[in-house]
Amino acid sequence: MNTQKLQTFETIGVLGFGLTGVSAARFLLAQGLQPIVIDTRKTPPGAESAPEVAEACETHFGPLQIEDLLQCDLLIVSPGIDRRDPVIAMADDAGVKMISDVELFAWFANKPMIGITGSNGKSTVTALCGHILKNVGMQPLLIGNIGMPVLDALLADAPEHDCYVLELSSFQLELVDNLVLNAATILNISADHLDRYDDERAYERAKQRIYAHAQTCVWNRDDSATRPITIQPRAQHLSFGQSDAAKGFGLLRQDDDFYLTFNNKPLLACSELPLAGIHNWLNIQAALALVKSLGVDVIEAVTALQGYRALPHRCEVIAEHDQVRWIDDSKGTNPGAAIAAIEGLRPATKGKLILIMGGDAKGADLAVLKPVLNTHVDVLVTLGRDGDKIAALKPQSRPVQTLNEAVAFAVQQASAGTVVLLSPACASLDMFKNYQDRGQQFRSAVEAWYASH
Ligand code: UMA
Ligand code: ADP
Repeated sequence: MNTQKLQTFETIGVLGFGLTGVSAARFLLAQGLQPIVIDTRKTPPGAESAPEVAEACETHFGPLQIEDLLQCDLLIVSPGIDRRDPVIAMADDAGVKMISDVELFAWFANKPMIGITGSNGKSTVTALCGHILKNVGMQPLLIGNIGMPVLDALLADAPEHDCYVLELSSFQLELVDNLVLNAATILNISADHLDRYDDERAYERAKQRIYAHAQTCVWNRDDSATRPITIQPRAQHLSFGQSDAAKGFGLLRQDDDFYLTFNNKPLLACSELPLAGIHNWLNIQAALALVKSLGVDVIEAVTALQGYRALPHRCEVIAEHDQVRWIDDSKGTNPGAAIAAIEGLRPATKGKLILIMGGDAKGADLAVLKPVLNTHVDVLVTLGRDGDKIAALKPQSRPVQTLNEAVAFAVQQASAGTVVLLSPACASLDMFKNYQDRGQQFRSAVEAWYASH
């Protein structure tokens, strides 16, 4: 499938003009097609970052008009757009075909590829796969939700890349039908993005689409929702999990030491792995399983893990003063992520665990946090739009207005051995530009406090 398939459509629209929309419009222009570009914002990001693309297309910016959508027989829908919007739903009912940029990519891409989805750990596993593949001499390109829109990979015309590692969000997968992956994984499923889905089942169904044409399905034995529901008859299965297993990746616990295992055979002590925490050891297992599908030997892959460093804002140690460690987990943007970070860090924390949490909960059920807040966390500081709801889950929590205030309060409470963790369980957009900005502001607040005291 390729250009010919595209040419069966008379008028192609690009809905959304952010990173995805710009790359889709650019890709279509490169195919000699002239898309209509539509965005609900008066001045979408692409109008400023790619004015030459906007100029080459017919553009409609501002509140959606049904006539604009109905002009198109194919719409490339950006992931940030909620298709339940009544105007978009009307166009859908009228038969306008809607696909994501990942589906369009699938029509053209012809290199081996692996795909990664899940509620948490996607970027970590994507980066781990990239690191292993590079260290064994391959030239992977990391694309998708991790940052580079998938169609940019085709435009980059980079023959040196011999495979793709795709991080895929549920929004991208919703509109994918023909993505053929050498291996695919759903790492885990916990409540997230419930502002975009009618219920958790709809979110899970979107994620399950990753397995549709996968040659190897890599799933998590500890999370039944990750198990493939419908797969290719000839697809292989490979699982990972916290237990040691006769078939697949696992963990073996001997006294206080954990070992990574494959088919019941110990591979390495987890203390020698480049990432801490059980959740990260599962991420490593998933990465080993995925690269195996590209022909990388398990032992070679384990060796190739060496030198991997945690991505910024994922349980990243940002400062240590007076035996107090400050950890930035700003990317913990849903309850499942924050719970994994707290449970992962508690065993190695000798003093108090002080937690800073809050932001925009995106409709998540915050009550799931209650047990871990009351068993593992000594001091809870909350902020942001849903901060008060979180504060209500634990007696004597401290609501604050700013990160500076949170840091000052945490310092007062801290003593030798304390860990102060920012793991918000919420999106950042109510107070910050994005999660990176939130993490950077946290680091600045910590540095500023110690510089002035
Ligand atoms: N928007 C409008 N009107 C429009 C179109 C978009 O208001 O007409 C808003 C959306 O509601 C959203 C924002 O603009 O708040 C961005 O949406 P977009 O679809 O234009 O996003 P892109 O810039 O194309 O970036 C997207 C992914 N963003 C989202 O899915 C929201 C990026 O993932 C991804 O890196 C990029 O494509 C390249 O593939 C970011 C993300 O936050 C990191 N992803 C979510 C997550 O990880 O939880 C899913
Ligand atoms: P994603 O790309 O899916 O958002 P990241 O790799 O960026 O995932 O990690 C985001 C956060 O999710 C981390 O900061 C950590 O708190 C949590 N996390 C990472 N891996 C896992 C996992 N396997 N299970 C649960 N939570 C995890």
